[in-house]
Amino acid sequence: MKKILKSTLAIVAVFAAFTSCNNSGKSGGKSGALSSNIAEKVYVAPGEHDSHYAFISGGYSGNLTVYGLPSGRMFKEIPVFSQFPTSGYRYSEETKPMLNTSHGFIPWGDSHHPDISQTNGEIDGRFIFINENNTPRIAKIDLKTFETTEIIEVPNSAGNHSSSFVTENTEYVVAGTRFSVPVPQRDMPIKEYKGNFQGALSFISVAPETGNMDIKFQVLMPGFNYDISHPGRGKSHGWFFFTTYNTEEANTLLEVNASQNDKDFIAAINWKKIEEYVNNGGGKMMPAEYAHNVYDEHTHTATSTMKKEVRVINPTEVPGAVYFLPTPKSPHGCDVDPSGEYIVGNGKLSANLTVHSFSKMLKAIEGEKFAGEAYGIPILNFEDVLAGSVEQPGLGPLHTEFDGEGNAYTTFFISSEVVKWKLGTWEVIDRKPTYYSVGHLTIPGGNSRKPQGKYMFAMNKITKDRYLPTGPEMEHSAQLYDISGEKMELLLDFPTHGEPHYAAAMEADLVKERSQKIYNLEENKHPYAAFSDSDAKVVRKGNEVHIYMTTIRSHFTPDNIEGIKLGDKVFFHVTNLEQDFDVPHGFAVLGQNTSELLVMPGQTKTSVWEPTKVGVWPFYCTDFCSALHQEMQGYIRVSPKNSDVPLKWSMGEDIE
Ligand code: K7E
Ligand code: CUA
Repeated sequence: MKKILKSTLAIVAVFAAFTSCNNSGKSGGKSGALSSNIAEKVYVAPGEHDSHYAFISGGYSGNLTVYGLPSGRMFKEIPVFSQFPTSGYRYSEETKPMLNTSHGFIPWGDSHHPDISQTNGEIDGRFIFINENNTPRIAKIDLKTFETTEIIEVPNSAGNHSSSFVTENTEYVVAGTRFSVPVPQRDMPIKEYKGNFQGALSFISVAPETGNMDIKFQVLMPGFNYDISHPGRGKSHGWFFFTTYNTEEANTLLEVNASQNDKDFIAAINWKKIEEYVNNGGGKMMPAEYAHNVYDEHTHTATSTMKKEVRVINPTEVPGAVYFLPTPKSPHGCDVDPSGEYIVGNGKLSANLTVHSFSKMLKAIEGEKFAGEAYGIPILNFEDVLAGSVEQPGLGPLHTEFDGEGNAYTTFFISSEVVKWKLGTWEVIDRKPTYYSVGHLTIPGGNSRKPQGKYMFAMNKITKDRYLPTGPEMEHSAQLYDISGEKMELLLDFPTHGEPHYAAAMEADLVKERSQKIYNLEENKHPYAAFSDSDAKVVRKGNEVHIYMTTIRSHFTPDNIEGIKLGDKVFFHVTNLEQDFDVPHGFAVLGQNTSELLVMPGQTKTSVWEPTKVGVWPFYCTDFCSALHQEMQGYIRVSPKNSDVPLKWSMGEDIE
């Protein structure tokens, strides 16, 4: 309580400093974000580029947003798990299969933890992965095109939260269940949870060349909640660590019932050992149903395949592969330092921050010194694996990142601050308030062997008075700090979109160099593509009408179409013939019950329209593409069902 008071006072004090400086117009000296040399640190002159990309999860928006650092400017929202009318994502026929699941078409998701692919423990900027909690899925975004190109559903999982973190060479992207459930799902009494429900930890392999994902195996763990995970690296490469809570296995009023045990666990999984077991035919195939959706860059079309089985492993089958490390009080974050030696368990209800030692863990395993077991999984002694603890650093620790200089930075939700401390000595070096109630924080390259220092940003849950009010709902706020010195320095507030949980960030160069500018028209393999105005045509197949349409500044071909009848299903297959960077064309027709399309240069996209009324209906380009954008329009005539108006189309002439 005292602590809360103290930090509240600190916040008030800082506030007072801000306001007084603001009011007097004097340079207050140490007045943080208001002094001009700090403004220079985040200023990116018009036309110049930011030095870092930040990919910030959209939480309940289901998407991923792209920001520049240090400016805090948002560049793009990449649709991942949610339909997105701004680009026609999951409204166009080609992209609909991406949101297919074993539960049918799902238009929304809750995305938390983006993580960038790695090679040799360093960020390589090829792909970014992100999890969907609600209907468990993992998505892959290609950082060449900034498009979601693959989504795999995760069976036997629920509240897919300890996901989607990658191993040192992107061998696996890992997805862990938050909620334990009956495996396989079945009709059973909820109160029989304990001892019957299970938690699946999934290891999804990523093919080195193509990046194709496949579930290699699932480890079926006891019915705890698996909260966050991180890969081992360097010396601990080959292991994966998961925090757990609710080791009480309560199924009701968890805020009380899941806070009983003095210690929960960090589960340490030797995935190399299990991989070897699986490669030798270990584990068993179990019936399951899960969708695997893949977007093809050449046909510009996604396909969805329903998979029928998954390989599952019981941890007791592979002795020496799974251990529990006792960790105080419902740990949330599970963070591994760049050397791979320290594993930080952020106990939400614990006064101290617990750090485990990987080498001590190995030694304890070797000595076979166990405190007991849970469901056949050995529990190590807390004292045997403890590297040290940071004494009373703050209240409500959630997540930790590292700067690669031997320092760690932990967020504290309740005391609303970021605390910098030293690995090895466990002493607190600095603390800075956040505005307000911080969740995750990110250092570029933070989840790798080589963090890229300089900046850290905190993502806050509560915004309140930081910006002009926008009604009861305020966008969440992020805060950027300079961490190049001994003390952290607050540089900037910037609004984020949805609810950011984690973010992945990196130096801009790798991604920037590889970013694609157009789709090559010659490589377009879409079955309904038209490669020039003379390819444009309209084909009737029963009551389906396929319009092969082209766009180029500033007309559609065809732009006059007749002979459509009520009851027809009209497919506008729009090919954008442009081969210039950043010249999309849009398409929309009156009365359409789907979104517009936004078609990139060289791409073909399809919009479906089932007219419900007789008349002559206009269509137009929705993206301001040239001085004559407003002229980029056309008409389509819809006649009664039994009419004999012949099918005709044209451009630049009157329809005869
Ligand atoms: Cu702490 Cu979902 Cu990573 Cu939110 S989670 S903060
Ligand atoms: Cu094409 Cu506007």
